[in-house]
Amino acid sequence: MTDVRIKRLNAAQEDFDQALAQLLAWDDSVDHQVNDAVRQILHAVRTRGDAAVLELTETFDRVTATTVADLEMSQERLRQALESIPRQQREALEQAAARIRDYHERQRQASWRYQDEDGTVLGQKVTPLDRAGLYVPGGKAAYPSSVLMNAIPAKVAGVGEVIMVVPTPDGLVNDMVLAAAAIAGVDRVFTIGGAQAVGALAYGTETIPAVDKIVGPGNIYVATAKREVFGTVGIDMIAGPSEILVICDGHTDPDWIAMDLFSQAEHDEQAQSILISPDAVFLDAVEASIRALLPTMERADIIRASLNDRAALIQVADLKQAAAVANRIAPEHLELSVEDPEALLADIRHAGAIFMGRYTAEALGDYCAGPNHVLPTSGTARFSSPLGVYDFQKRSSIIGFSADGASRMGRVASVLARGEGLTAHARSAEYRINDGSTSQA
Ligand code: HSO
Ligand code: ZN
Repeated sequence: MTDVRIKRLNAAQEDFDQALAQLLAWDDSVDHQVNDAVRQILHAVRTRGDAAVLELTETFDRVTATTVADLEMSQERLRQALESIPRQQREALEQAAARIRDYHERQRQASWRYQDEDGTVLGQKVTPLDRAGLYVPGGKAAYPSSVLMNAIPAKVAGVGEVIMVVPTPDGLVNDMVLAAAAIAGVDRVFTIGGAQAVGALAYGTETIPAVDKIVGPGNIYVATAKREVFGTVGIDMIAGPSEILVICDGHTDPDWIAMDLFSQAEHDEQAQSILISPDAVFLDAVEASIRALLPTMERADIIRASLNDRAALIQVADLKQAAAVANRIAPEHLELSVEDPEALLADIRHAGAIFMGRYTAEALGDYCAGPNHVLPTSGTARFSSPLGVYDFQKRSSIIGFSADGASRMGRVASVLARGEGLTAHARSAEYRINDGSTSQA
């Protein structure tokens, strides 16, 4: 068992920019072998439907079934799962779901329209997707909280049908995952996984209906399959490993900060935990806490690997500089563990979710605060947002000209169309110009 050794950086050091870039460097190069395997699987599902799904499920999950219908879990089975889990777990799931629903209801976008003086109506009509597919990983990476975080926004958006897929390797079913599906109101559940499940959702099979968008996390095969079917269906995002960045003024209990860093490090060896503080003595104290607490952790090996490989303690001159560094990192999760988080928030521009003040542990956001825990990773918070109701809604433009409006704008369209050499466009607009005559080409 090797010891934990965390990188130290100082924003004052000459090569800080380089050191930071190196810390954040993330290899997301495509693996051609995985790519080829996924393409083959997708092709099989696309061309042979249910038969391919059955074969691949037998090969990868060692689950044998005669028909894909046998791999569907009934609503009755979901209710049974809900009844079977400990009451405490059920209540926690229900409380979390209620808060997630409440938060997401505020995200629902409404249609809108306005009228020009000449009576022309313009607007935007918002429509939920007909069908969404939700991928849930199997085995140890199966998170019931992620079922709630993905399915509830879809239901709040008004998606017609939410179809969940979850592999059950060796037939192992996770009742808490099924219970979460029951609470979230998932419409149908198929116990299939991997690239074959993504293919089934994207193309549809005899038994599994094709969806319009696929969301949810998965391993490299699932991520590659999602990339591959994008265009046929929508996808949410390709999430990288979890990240946490804590900015601390040096006055929070170092044990709290150490545990917050662990909370993301325990997700996987490639997770990234970073602490920024203007107080060098505090960085030492947190490092001491890390050493003391690590041996007490169930997932110590994963945490140690993650910290050794990707963590850093960064010293800065002041909180202003801390915010500047945070903006360059654009982390998935940002804790502002400081006396006046509101003042610091003003300087924050890029982060998936921002946790305000010493009491706001990121873990609360992962489960039950209300906002979504599906967040942009690997610096993509520069241009993208948490998963939300808006990801399950789409917009159509509404255009309705009055006779006067058509006449007025017909002249503008005509000039532009003739400029582009598109005579049919021009004449189509000109027919509607109200000058008492029919226009000529
Ligand atoms: N922190 C993870 C979500 C999660 N944590 C699920 C616990 N369970 C990604 O943001
Ligand atoms: Zn987490």
